[in-house]
Amino acid sequence: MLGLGKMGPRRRHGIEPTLAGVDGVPTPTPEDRFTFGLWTVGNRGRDPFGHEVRPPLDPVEAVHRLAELGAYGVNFHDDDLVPPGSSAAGRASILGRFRRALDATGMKVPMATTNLFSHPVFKEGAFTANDPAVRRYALAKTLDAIELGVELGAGVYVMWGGREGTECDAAKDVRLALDRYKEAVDLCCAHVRDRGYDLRFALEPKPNEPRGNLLLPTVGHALAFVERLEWPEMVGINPEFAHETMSGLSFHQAVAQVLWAGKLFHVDLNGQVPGKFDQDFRFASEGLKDAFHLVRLLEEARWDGMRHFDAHAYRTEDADGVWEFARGCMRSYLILREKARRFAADPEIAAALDEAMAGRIAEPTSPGGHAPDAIAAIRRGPHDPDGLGARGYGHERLDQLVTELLLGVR
Ligand SMILES: [Mn+2]
Repeated sequence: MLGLGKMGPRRRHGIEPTLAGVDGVPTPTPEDRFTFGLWTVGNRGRDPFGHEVRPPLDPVEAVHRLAELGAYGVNFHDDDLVPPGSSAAGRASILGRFRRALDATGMKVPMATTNLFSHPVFKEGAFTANDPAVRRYALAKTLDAIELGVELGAGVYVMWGGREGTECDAAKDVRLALDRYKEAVDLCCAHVRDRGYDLRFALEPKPNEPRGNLLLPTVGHALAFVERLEWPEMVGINPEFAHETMSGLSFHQAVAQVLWAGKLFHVDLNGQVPGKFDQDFRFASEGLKDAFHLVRLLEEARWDGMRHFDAHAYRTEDADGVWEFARGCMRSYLILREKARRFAADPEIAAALDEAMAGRIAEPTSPGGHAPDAIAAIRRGPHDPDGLGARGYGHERLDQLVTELLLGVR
């Protein structure tokens, strides 16, 4: 397996070594901050062409099984935990049982969210529905879910606008829809400020599915949207591997820009092939190299947020397959984290990085800053475009070294 004993003490990027389990792969622990949605391990395998293939999973069992596997916590949509239409007494009883499971296992609820997509009321949109009555219901449901999340200790509230979009473009004025989207997020922020809750919001972009076209389709759209909000400091992004990959974009590059903007409030990890429907596969089962660079990025940045898996088991699986799926998500992350540590410690990779001048991107283009003299000096040169253009960067060798690291021969 990983043969971690051979690792030297060198830690160029400060990724801490982890104790290996019996097969050489570290065993997940709560310190790794792995979380799962109740809807992920509880996914029953329904798809647009077929019915459920697995029985319902009791949220209490999900908490216990995930705790045994080494997870830090669970997240949920309001309806995942308290079925719609529950009485006040029913709600209290469900919450009591769920809290006892959390207390017994030490599992946390770091994130909460609302289902604004399943009920027919949301078929034309939720926060951006044309009908103000639908929008007011969506907001009320969200504020209730915020209360529930805060009650269970959540510090992040994810907003995925699954029905905020169009098939019939004639029916929606997108500029006004964005006004309403902003209004809804501002109202949620205003409520949280009024109550004094320690809660931040994370917008989750997605290009399409279930709507033909969704609003805030990519990380870039969402980052730009946040800057137009009333309290932009309260709102960040929850990028998802599958969603950016559906658009053919690089996920680790998207996450890097979100980190650069100081807006990585949450992250959704899974596996996805570009150009296909939203697959939500086990983390790193597809897009392995992008997954590696993502893990390297998160670890080198020492990002302290939750490594949340928003994915589900293949439809072929029974209950045992669900727990294999959950275990596999965490194992792949930990294996890639060890690979990232090896990447940083490997002398041949270090030499290839020097050849690629990878470290020199940290040098300012204008050492003299914005001063007119400094700009004039850059204009004067001397410049040697032909000489510079003749240089090779050694990317073939560097990328092959990464490939061989991932294939397990380094
Ligand atoms: Mn997601």
